[in-house]
Amino acid sequence: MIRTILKTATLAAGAVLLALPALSAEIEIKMLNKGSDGQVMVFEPAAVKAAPGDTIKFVSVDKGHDAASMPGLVPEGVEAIKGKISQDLSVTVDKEGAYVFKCTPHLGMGMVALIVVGDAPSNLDAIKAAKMPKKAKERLEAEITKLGL
Ligand SMILES: [Cu+2]
Repeated sequence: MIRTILKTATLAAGAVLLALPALSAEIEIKMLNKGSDGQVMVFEPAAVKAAPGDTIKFVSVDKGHDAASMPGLVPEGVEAIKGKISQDLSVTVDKEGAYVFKCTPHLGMGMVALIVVGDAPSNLDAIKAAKMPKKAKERLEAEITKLGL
């Protein structure tokens, strides 16, 4: 009898652990033709802070956008990531550092997003020094400042 109760208690404890919500978060970034500040072709929010293991979900609110990592502008060892036009894309960020994503059709219009995982991204200087269209660079610099980096 006691053994059965103990077994039941153990099973119950296990079930509780399984039922706990995951500690990692899902953070949404919308792909929009027009942002809430009136700017056209934007990721919103254009900059987010995340923890290792969090998932960034790029949401295709308006059609015609994609999300793709920019070569050399992700932490070392992270493989290239590219979503499809007009489709959501979920990216789990495991490595600390800064990740820059572009919308392929609208990079020239400044459609970039910055994801910072951890508090001190070691590749931020490379991102600041990277060559990209003027509008994209301006927005990226503004977002870096906004995050206080
Ligand atoms: Cu776009």
